[in-house]
Amino acid sequence: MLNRTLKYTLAFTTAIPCMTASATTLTVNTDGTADYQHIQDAVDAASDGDIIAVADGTTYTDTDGDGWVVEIPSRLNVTINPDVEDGMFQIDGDDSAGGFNYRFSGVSLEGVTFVDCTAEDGGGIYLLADDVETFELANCIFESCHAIGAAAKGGALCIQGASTSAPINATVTNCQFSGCSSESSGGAIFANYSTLLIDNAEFTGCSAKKGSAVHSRGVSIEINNSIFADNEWTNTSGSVVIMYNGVESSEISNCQFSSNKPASSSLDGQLIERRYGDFVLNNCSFTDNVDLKRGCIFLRDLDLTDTATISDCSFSGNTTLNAYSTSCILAETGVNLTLSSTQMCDHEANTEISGSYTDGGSLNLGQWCCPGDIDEDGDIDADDLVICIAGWDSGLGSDDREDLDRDESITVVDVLTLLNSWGPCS
Ligand SMILES: [Ca+2]
Ligand SMILES: [Ca+2]
Ligand SMILES: [Ca+2]
Repeated sequence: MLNRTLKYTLAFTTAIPCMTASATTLTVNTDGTADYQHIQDAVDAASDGDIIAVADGTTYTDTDGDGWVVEIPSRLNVTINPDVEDGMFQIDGDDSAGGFNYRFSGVSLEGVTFVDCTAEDGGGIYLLADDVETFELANCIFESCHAIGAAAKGGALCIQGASTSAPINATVTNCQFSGCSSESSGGAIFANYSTLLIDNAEFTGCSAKKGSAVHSRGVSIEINNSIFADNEWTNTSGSVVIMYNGVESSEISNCQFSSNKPASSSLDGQLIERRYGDFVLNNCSFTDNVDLKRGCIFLRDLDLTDTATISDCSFSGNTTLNAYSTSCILAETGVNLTLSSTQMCDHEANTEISGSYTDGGSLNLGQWCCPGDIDEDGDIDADDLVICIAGWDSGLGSDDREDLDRDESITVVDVLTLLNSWGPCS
C-alpha cells in the first residue's frame, strides 16, 4: 500500500509539476480509529485520484438504505483497497443491496469479498462508462451475488462500455465467483462493449439463462487459467460462456470445464457458444459435463467470415441429452474450423463432432479413455476380464465398455486388447 501510494504520488507530481494537489489517502475503519467509519463517507469526501485505504477484516453494509453499499459519484476516479498488502475487507449486501456502483470513471479495486449483494444489474459491482475507461479487478471473491429481474445482467459484475469504439478495457485477475446468478444474462459476469481479460478465475455453482458464468457481447474476450465447475443454465439453448453479437475475437486457454449442466433435463444447451469473431481454444479440458445438446463448443458463424482453431484439448465423459445431440463440438455450416492435437474419449458413439472441420493432426477421437476398464474403477484386472467374457455373443454394442474397439461386437480382439493393457489406467 505504501509503495503504491508513493509511486502514485511520485508519478502524479512528476507528470504535472504545476499542480499543488497530490493524491490523498483516506482511511476507513468501522471502529472509529480512522478518518471515516464507512467507505461511503470516504468516497463522498474524496477528490479525483484519491486512495481509500480500508481496514483489513472489516465489513460494510448499505447503512443509508439507498440500494448500494457504496455509490461512487459520477466521474470520481478513486482507488479503493485494503490498508495492508494481501488484506481483504467485506461488502455485505444482505440480500437487499448491490455492492459498488461506479459511473463514468476508471476503476481499480482489489482485496474485496462481496457477499449476498443483489441488484438489477451487477449485484457485486455495476460499472457504466460513456467513454474509453479501464477496469482493473484483482483478488476479489463473490459469494451468492445476484442480478434480479427480467432483463438482469451480471450477478457478480456488470460491465457496460460506451460503444465498440469506446470500450471498457477490463481485467479480472485472481477472482472467485461462487453461487452467483442472474435471472437473465451472465450469472457471474456480463460484459458489453469491453475488451475483457479474465485470468486465474474460478466459477462454481453459478447460474443464468444465458451465460451461467460469463456473457460477453463484445468487443473481445480472453479467458486464461480458469475453472468452470458445477454451473447451470436455466433456459433452453443456455450455456456457461456465451460470446455474442459483436465479439470481434475470443480466446480461451488453459481452462477446465467440469460437471456443468442444464438446471433440468428438459432444457438443452452447450458449454461455450461463439456467435461471431475469430475463436481460439487451446489446452482446455472438458470433463463429465451433463445433458449437452450442442456440445461443449457450439460454433456459430453468422457472418461466415471468421475462423475457429481448437488445439491441445481433451474431452471425456460428457453426456448428451438425446440421440440427436452432440457431446463435444458442433460446428455449423460455414464455420472454418481447424482441429488438432485433441483427444475425445468416453462418449456415446458417433456423438463427438457434428459438422465439418480440417484435421490439423494428432487427433484421437471416439475411443474409450481407458479401454478395458469396464467397471470404471481405474484399473484393468480380473473383474474387467470376467465382465468382458460374459458379454461374448450377447449382442452388446459400441456404447458398452466390453466392446473395447467399439466395432459393435465382443470378439477375441476385445479380450486380447484387455489382456495386453492389464494394470492401472495410465
Ligand atoms: Ca448506500
Ligand atoms: Ca477396472
Ligand atoms: Ca469389439
